[in-house]
Amino acid sequence: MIGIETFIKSLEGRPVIVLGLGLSGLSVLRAILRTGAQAVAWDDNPEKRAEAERLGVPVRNPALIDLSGYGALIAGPGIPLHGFSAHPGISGARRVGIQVLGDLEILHRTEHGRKTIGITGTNGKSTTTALTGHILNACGLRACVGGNIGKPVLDLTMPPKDGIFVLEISSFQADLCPAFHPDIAALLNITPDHIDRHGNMENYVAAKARLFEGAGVAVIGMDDEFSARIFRDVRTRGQRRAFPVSVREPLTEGVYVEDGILYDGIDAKPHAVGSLGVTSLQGLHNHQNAATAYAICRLAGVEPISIMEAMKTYPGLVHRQQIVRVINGVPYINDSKATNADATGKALSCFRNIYWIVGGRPKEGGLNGLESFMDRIRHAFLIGEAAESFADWLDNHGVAHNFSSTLDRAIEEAHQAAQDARGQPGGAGVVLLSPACASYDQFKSFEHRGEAFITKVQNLGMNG
Ligand code: UMA
Repeated sequence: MIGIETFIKSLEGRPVIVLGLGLSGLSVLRAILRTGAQAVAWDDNPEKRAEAERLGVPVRNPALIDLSGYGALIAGPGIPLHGFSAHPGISGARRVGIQVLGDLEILHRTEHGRKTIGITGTNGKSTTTALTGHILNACGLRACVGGNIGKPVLDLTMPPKDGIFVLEISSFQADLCPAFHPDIAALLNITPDHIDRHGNMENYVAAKARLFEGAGVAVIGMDDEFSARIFRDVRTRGQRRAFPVSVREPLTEGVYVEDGILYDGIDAKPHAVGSLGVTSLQGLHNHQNAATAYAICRLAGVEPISIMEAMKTYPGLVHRQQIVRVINGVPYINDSKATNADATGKALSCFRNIYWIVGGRPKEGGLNGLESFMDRIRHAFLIGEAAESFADWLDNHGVAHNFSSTLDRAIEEAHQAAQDARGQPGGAGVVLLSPACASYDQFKSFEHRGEAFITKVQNLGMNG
């Protein structure tokens, strides 16, 4: 747990109001209570307000009270901040000029003195954050991993004095950090996302760019125009220690990947340091994650050879192209986190001869965008509400399919088909759950769907 006495002291006795009592807001509330300071709390959901009351915290609606005596409003990252959709509590705080902050900013204001690494981007943040933490810990640097990856920063254990915070930072969190700048800030990529929240693409890019304005060292992906522009801006401002990363083209500096080989040009002419043929880091998107993590760890002082060795033992994240089991040479892969076609495309690009379990509650656009991967599919097994519309789409693209309806049945059918086909030209296939859909029609969450896949696959017989 992080002690936040320094932050509380800076408020000179004024109370704090916490808005949004999800993972982040509740962890802020608990941290405040540990100091003995006063807080009030609000959530638009009455069940969440009841949780605050159970902690002994008074509930007040920030839109209906005079906020002028408060020291700060701490908002959960999901609270709308911008334009007409700004939460009325946020508008109220701004009217009286009290600061609106997030938990990352509080961590910064505790003056903890540890090095911080902040990783952002539209896609790949969690993998890069987890991978960076894995490498640093494997190399003895005592890293503590949290943030958007699912662990609120104030719930982390304070690393030792020479330890490092490795933080996944979303654009929502970046918006709530006026003074926090990581010692090493990394940007993977930017593609349109969360536009509803930020109002427009410019605001979204600006939220990401802000982290780099005062960062000690910057690592920035060059493979999309938005990120490349941030790199040029950082360089123009005279921040010399900015390093580019690419998986699309060779660079004269920084880090790049070509044909699966990683090249290091951090402090010398680029030279090959090793292959990224690591099972849990397949696909171009993972090469971008690995190259970024490599650059970060180099800048944190780790030797190239140690980084490459540590990457080989990275286990991957659950529900993201997670190899659950291999039966008679056929891998069974859980990619339940792929809730849209774009994410599923990343998994399909990594495998061939795929027995593909797909479906759930469809997203707009359905399977559009996956056309070029269809020659990799041996058979599709359709589940959930999307089955009818996906069947039409697959018919149009010449892919054979079953209406399996439930995940359990789809696994049984895919297992049977994959095991029966062993020894066919093209080698053993893979059974892949990559649904390209939300899970809510049959499951509570993508995690719940992934757990169901894991349990069923673990109980399959060995003989097909
Ligand atoms: N709420 C209101 N009024 C509103 C909106 C929300 O009262 O207008 C309340 C809800 O009723 C709910 C609470 O706010 O009780 C939810 O808080 P939150 O949305 O700030 O989310 P947390 O549970 O605190 O989780 C947050 C991050 N969520 C978001 O950014 C939306 C988590 O990232 C993060 O793991 C967690 O803090 C710990 O740091 C999740 C996420 O989806 C994984 N992130 C987005 C992404 O990755 O794309 C940005």
